[in-house]
Amino acid sequence: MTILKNLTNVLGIFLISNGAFAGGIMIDDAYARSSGKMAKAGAAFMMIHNQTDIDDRLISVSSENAKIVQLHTHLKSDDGVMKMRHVPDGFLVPANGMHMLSRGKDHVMFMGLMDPWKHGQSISLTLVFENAGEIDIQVDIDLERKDKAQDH
Ligand SMILES: [Cu+2]
Repeated sequence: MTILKNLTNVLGIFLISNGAFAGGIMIDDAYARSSGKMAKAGAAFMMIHNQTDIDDRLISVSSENAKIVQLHTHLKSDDGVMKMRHVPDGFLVPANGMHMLSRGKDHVMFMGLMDPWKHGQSISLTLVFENAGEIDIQVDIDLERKDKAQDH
């Protein structure tokens, strides 16, 4: 068990099919979308699994695909309108639990896209966790995916 754990540490980040795994954090079903061919902003969504016994937290994100990349959520403002807001503290990923980034809720926000996003391409994204550290993932751009939640 100890040997296996050490080996995992040495290997660091490795990819399992569509997911990425590091430091007990597993990223699953990640996709990104913008709202049109000329869109200057986009967002990424995914499931974040914490397979450790300690709470972790996604504290920041970075990418070369946009001028500004932030953790965002949607909150209802005083006039009852849903608005996006930067979340500087990031998102808790509970021990042996998961946190979902989804449309109309918590998401990774890209503002000032370097190039318009095209369906079928992918973007690189670095997720920074309090405990697990940095995890680099490739996120497929999916402009056709439907979601029940309100569009971004
Ligand atoms: Cu946003």
